[in-house]
Amino acid sequence: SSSRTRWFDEARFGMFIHFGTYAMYKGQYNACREVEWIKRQCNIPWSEYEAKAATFNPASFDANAIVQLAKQAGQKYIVITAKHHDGFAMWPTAVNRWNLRDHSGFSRDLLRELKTAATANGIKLGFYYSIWDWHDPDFVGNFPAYVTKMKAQLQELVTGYDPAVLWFDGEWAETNPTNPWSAQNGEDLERFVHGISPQVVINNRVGKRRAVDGDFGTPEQALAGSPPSIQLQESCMTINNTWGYAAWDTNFKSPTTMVRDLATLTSNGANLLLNIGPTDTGAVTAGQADGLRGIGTWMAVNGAA
Ligand code: FUL
Repeated sequence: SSSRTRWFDEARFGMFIHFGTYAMYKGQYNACREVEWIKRQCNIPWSEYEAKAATFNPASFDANAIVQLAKQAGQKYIVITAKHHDGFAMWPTAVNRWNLRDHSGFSRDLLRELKTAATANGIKLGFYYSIWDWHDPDFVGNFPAYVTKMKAQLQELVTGYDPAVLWFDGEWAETNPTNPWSAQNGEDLERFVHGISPQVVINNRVGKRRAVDGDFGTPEQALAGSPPSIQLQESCMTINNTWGYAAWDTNFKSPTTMVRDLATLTSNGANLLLNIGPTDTGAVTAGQADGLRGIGTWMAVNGAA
C-alpha cells in the first residue's frame, strides 16, 4: 500500500464512536424506536429536535478514559462522528450555528480533547463526516452551495485537527428527486482534502464505493472477505446492535465473538472498526466498556496489545 495508508494497513483494529444530539433520545421517541436516524425515522419536527439539542450537555465525556479504553482493547485508532446525517457539528464550526458550542452552549471542544488524548497515547484520530445533511436546506435546494459549505467544514477539520482518517458517509442519500452525489463529486472532494493534507486516509464512501474511490472499502456489519481486493478493507461493526446510544440495546457481543471477528479480519488482511455509542452525557456504558476490556484481557494474555 502507499505510504499514506501504511499505518492503516498495519493497525487492524480501531474504535468507532457514534455520538451526537440523537443520544439524548436514548433510542426512543414516543413509541418509535430509532437511534442516530431518530429525527427522520420518527418524524421529529425540527423545532422540537433543535430545542432538545439546545440542552445537550455531554459533561461526562472523558477523552482520556475513552482513549485508555481503546488502548486497553488493542485499538490503534479512533474514528468519531464529527457530523452525522442530522448535520449537527460536534466541533465549533464557523460555517453555521448548528453545532455543540453555538447551539447547545457547551463550551468544551470534545474533538479537540479527543485529539489531544489520542496523540498523547500514540492513537490516531479520524472523523466520520456525513455528506448527506438533513438540516441544511441547501442539500436539496442548492447543492453547489451546500458543497461549498461542506468543504469549508472539512477545511476546518483537516487544518484544525489534522485527522488521520476521514470517514465519509451518506453518499447514497435517498433525497428526491435524485441523489445529488456523483462519482465526480467524490473525486473532487478527495482532491480537495488531499490538497490540504495528502496524508489523510479516506474511505470509499467519499465516492460511489467503487474500488477506486478513496483508500479503503467499508463493509458494514459484515466481515470483509479474504480474496485480496485492490483496495484495503475495514469492516465496521457495532458492539451491540446499534450505532448511537439506545438504552434498550444491551445485546452486547461477547469478547470471544469480537476477538474471533478480529482474528478473522486480521487473517483476511482487513481492519475492524468496532463501534460504541456514548450516552447523552457522553459516558461510555458499563456494557460497552466491559466488552472492550474483555478484548483487552485476551490481548494481554496473548501478548498482542
Ligand atoms: C450508515 C449510517 O446511515 C448509519 O447511521 C451508521 O453511521 C453507519 C456506520 O453508516 O450509512
